[in-house]
Amino acid sequence: MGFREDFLWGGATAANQCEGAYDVDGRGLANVDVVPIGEERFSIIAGKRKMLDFEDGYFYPAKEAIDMYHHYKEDIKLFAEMGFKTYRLSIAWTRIFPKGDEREPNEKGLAFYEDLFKTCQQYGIEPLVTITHFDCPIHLIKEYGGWRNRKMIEFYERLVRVLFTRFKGLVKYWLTFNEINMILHAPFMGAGLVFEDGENEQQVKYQASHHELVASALATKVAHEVDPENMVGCMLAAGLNYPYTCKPEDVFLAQQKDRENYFFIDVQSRGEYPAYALKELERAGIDIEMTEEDLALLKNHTVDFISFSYYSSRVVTTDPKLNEQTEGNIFASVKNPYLEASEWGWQIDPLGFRTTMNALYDRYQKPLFVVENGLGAIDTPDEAGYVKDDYRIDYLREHIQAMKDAVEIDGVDLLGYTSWGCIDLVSAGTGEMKKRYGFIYVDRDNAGNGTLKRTKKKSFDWYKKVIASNGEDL
Ligand code: BGP
Repeated sequence: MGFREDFLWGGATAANQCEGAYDVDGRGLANVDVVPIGEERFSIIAGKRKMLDFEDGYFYPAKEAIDMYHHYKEDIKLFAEMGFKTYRLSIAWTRIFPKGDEREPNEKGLAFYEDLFKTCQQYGIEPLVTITHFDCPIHLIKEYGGWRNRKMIEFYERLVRVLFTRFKGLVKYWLTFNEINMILHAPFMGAGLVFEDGENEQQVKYQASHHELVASALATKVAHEVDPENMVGCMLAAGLNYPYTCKPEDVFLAQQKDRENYFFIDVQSRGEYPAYALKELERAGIDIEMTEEDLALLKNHTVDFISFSYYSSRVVTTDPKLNEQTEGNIFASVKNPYLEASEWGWQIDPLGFRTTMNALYDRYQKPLFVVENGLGAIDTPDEAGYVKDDYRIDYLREHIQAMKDAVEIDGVDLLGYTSWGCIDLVSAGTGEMKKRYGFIYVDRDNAGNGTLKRTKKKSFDWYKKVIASNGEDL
């Protein structure tokens, strides 16, 4: 039994976190480029501080990252050696449309991805492409205010038409927006939003969300028109909220918190705004401008599958005393006394992974795809440069086992699994290099020093064995 025979094993990256070459071959600047390491990082991510250019005195890790732009052939070869069936990557919007509102795409950007996809094809690796992974051209933020502006739907449509047409036959699996629900927590990354003083932030966030949801439905429509073989998925930052106690108020709060996330997928998968959201928006005095055409698009172009990231579960409480938050993270959570946590306080919960899969499958009855999961840790190479990352292997083993249980015991329909940051890359949350997820170590530090040499870690051979046995040998 176990995983389906064509189960898509692989790994995931995002353009700005690995490509580097931020100004090469005509690429324009994007929001994700200008988020530096440092104290301001979280306020920038939250849209509370305007930083729309590089500023002196800051270090911008995404500028060079691990320079995958010039190393992709070597990197994909290593992925193939592990036996990857799929590789999830994202397109840097500003390589295709450097400003975002041009009429004609940048041929050099298209040629780069075309060659990358052909390299995948050579090894029998199916690309899984995130159309936007937290990136929005800076020009669109300066000129239009990012996704708060309806015009963004048009620019996004232009982008996807180019991508679907040019890469027809090379790419079949597409994700419209990475972790679409992160717009509520990291609005600058999720939607290029920077708030004005005194502005009703919730109003802006939900209007921007609406634009993204419509753009996503439109992309699904166009993808199917261009090639009926195309499979389009939504992408949720998943992880259930546990009530801290069985006190009904805590249980109720956990349900409310889960709904904040489900809202996006409810629209993308069921095709309409759920009743609870309409009521909540009304109570909050949020009035979303939407047209009849928007509603028809949402209704008629729902996603083919549900993809999600899972790192940990979260805990909520109505007890103000317990509301201490885990540090350094975009998502807040009360500490769960039953769980261990990573060095960044992310609580490790493999059974919560299975519970999450069951909840998503019960709710949507569509195939699921795990497109991010993994352990961010500090790796220390030995004298020979080798990283014995048994902690990472343990984390992945337990999570893959949970996934197997969800498939075998619970009957969840699962298309594949791409572990996050299969090669070390820049962290989205902290901007650091020292938070590593990879099977492949990259010699580069937080200050941008290092040879960029790639070295296999212990987990490399372990994952190879997992894939070769289709998840039987963990
Ligand atoms: C998700 C993002 C990724 C990624 C991952 C790990 O939210 O989609 O881009 O980076 O989280 O987070 P971090 O890099 O902060 O450890």
